Formats: sequence, structure tokens, C-alpha cells
Amino acid sequence: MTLTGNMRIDGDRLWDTLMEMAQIGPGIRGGNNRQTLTDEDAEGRELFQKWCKDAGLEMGLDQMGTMFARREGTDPGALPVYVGSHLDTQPTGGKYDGVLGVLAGLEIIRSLNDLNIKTKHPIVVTNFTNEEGTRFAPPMLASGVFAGTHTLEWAYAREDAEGKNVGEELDRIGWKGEEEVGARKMHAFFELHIEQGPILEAEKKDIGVVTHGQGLTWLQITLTGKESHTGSTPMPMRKNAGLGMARITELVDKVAWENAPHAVGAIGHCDVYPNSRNIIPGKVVFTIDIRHPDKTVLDGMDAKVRAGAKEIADTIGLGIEIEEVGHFDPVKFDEGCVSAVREAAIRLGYTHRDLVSGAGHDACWINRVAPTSMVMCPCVDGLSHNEDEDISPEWARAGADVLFHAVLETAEIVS
Ligand code: HGY
Ligand code: MN
Ligand code: MN
Repeated sequence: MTLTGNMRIDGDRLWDTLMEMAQIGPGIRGGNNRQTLTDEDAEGRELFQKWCKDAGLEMGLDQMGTMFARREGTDPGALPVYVGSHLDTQPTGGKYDGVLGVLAGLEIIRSLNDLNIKTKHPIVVTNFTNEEGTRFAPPMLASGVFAGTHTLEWAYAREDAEGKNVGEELDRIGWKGEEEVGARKMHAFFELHIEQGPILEAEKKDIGVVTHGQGLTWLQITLTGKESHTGSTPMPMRKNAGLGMARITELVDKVAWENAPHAVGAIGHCDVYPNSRNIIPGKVVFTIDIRHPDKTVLDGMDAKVRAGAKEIADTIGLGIEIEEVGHFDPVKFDEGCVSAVREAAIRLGYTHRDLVSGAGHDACWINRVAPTSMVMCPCVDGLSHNEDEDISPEWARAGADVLFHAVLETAEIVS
């Protein structure tokens, strides 16, 4: 049986499944707050597992809590084609970031069952733990362990703002598996994700054929000054850590603009101590997020931000500690997998364009251990990591159809 343009997923079922998952870990404005290894994450995992079992899949779980749902192929010795993303969300996240990729993988299985299609290679739907990195830095933590970038022990030791660590929280929610992380070998990996940027919608394209992913560096800065009275401490005597953070925020923005049009930089997380209205901050801890598609430029931005931050701290008389808490180099996805995505879009009659992913994804790490590529669909105003994140059912359907064909072509239809 060959792949034809009329072989498509059930877009209504996919949409209903997305809406049902969105009920778990509701946000405050219609989005989601299903942060990794929380009770809400556990509830979402339970629902996903139920759906997978209902679809006749065999469940697997590794030591980082990454979930694998396997549909057998006709050749037991053939390496599986993996398809998935992440179910964890930002604290003020949308309903589709990550979730679309996991549930579109499930929809592929449901559609194969409906069509009674058998494939040579098994197909495994995957939910990677802690893609967001918002509760436990760095992002893409479990896929990073899977790709051999982080050790399991290092990952288990990552702590959240309350001092809880990954290993303990996996135990607490009962989702720490036995499987060695990364022991599974993949024939290929595909991930469907919303663009989280404005290009596809602006150009009225249904599909992003993702050829590359930009690189990322997260630097955690600790500035130490001196707490003192905001009213009675003369300006020349102040050691204001908050002032240092403000100037470094300006520096990061400036370095990004100096490397326009592709560079980006911001500070999204900060803790001010003691955070009292009338005490000059004695300590601030914040995370710089800089990104660029070119490694040399990204490394140059990193060096410039480090040097500038030290200069700012010295000028104000602050102590400074700089710790890299996240990094991955820009990635170039597998050309065979990228072609499978592009040809699927053409076969199905969807408009498409090549794209560099601005956000990081599990696929960026998995690309190190298996042929990998991504499919992207538009999102309204390019907005994401915001509860107003939105997509249309048509965009979800188009992305899942293309994912369906790319996975089927790679898994080889037998009957
Ligand atoms: O930060 C990222 O790019 C991803 O959303 N975790
Ligand atoms: Mn994501
Ligand atoms: Mn995200």
C-alpha cells in the first residue's frame, strides 16, 4: 500500500482529545498550568496512559519518567519510529505547546487502527519529562539525558525554587520508571509543534518544514550587594543589587540588537532578596536567555554578556557569580527526515516553507542520537508561553496529517 493524499487523521477526534487534556491543570485565563512533576502533570500522564492502553499500545517508562507507548510492527527486529513531544506546560502556558505533538502521535495510532494499516517498523508515541525547564532548569532535561548530554544523577539533583529535586518529585508522583534512559534505539524521531513565532501565520503557510533549531544559552547570575534602608542610606553608600540586574537586563537587550536580525535575548526569571519595599536589594538571582542559529555568534554573545555583567557589578561594587544552567548548540535536522516532512506537505496539498525553530524542543537533543526532524503549524499572532496561545483546528489537522505521512513513510507500510 502506498501513501496517498486521502490518507488523513481524524482532525475532530484530535481536537476533542486536545480539549480534554486542556481540562487538566487549568491556568487562570483559559490556558494551562501543568508544570512538570506536579500533581497536575501526574493527572495528565494518567489520562494519556489510559488513552494509549485503549488504543492497544504497550507502555514503557524510563528512569526520567519519559513515557513510551508502542504499536508493534511486522518486523520485530526493526528499530521503531518515535513520535512525540511533551505534556508539561509553563505556569502560564497554552493548551498546545508540546501537547499537540504528543496527542497528534496518539491520533496517528488511532488512525492506523481505524485504517487497519500495518507497518514494518514499530511506532512509539513519547512524552518527554520536563521539556519546559521552568520548574527545574535546564529545559529539555529528560531528552538531554536520553541523548547522553546530562547524567541521570545530575538531572535528579536539579532543584526547584522550593528546594525539591527531580528525583524526589518523580518518586512522589509515582512516575519514576526502571528503564535505563537512552537504552532505546530509534529508527527516526518526528515532533509536531506549534511554531511559537509569527512567520507561518504572516505568510499564510499551513506547515513549517523545520530544517534547523537555533542554539540557546541560559546564564544564572547572582549579584550580591548590601541590604539597607531605601530612605536613609545616602546614594553614594548604596550597593544596590537590583540596580545591577536592571543594567544587565539592558546589556542583554543591547547585545541581542547588535546581532540582529536573528539574535534574541531576555531575562524571564528573577528573585529579589529580601524583596521588601523599603530595603535596597542585597541579592538578586536571575536567568539570562540568549539564542542564535549560529554557534559562533551565540558564543560571542555569551562572552560579551559575561564581560559586561562583570563590569557592571564592579562599577556598583557588587559580588557576581555566573553559572551556565542551560545550553545547546544550534542543530541541523536530518535531511532524509526533513524531506519526508516536505514531501508529505506537498502530497497532502498543504502550503509550506522551510523554517528555523526559534524555541528549543526535545527534537533538538534527540537529533544527536537518531535521524530527526520537526513539523510546525502556525499559532495566532505567533504567541506562546502565554495563556492566550491559540491555534485553529485546521492548523492542528494539517500538522497532524503531515506528521502522519512522514511517520508512515519512515515506518514503511506493509498492508
Ligand atoms: O525554552 C524553550 O525554547 C522551550 O519552550 N522549552
Ligand atoms: Mn514546547
Ligand atoms: Mn514551551
